[in-house]
Amino acid sequence: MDRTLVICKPDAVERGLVGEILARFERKGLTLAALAMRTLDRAILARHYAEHEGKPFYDDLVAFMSRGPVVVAVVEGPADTWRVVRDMMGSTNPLEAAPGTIRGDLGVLVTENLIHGSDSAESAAREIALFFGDELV
Ligand code: D4T
Repeated sequence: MDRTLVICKPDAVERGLVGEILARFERKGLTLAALAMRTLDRAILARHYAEHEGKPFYDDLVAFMSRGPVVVAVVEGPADTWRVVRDMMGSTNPLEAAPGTIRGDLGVLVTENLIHGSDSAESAAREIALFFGDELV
């Protein structure tokens, strides 16, 4: 069993696409181990996006991610589930994301790209602990 963190970003909540996104993971055969709706403040976003601090898009990213509620989920499946989720999300820029992926099918903007998924097993453990606590890792 392997777990990864998914965030349905504020645009996904605003556009009513949370069910569509989570349903794709469920149809794939993955399961939801935890689910919560939260509004993220600058402090948790600074920790979550520490690798991007100082980059030109950082302020817009934090403003976007904190403008309304998100749905945070722990998704569970076989080994390397983080990679399965990333493949289903598609490229960071929805204009470059392949049809059939979440971003390729549902998005057009790079900042408002609907979903976050952990990009490694190490990121998954760190991010699950950040949003849900150590016991869910
Ligand atoms: P996240 O982290 O949200 O799952 O996205 P990715 O893993 O696919 O992409 P990322 O970490 O490189 O970027 C994080 C976040 O910043 C936005 N972004 C990114 C942006 O607005 N402009 C940019 O040029 C880049 C590279 C989109 C996702």
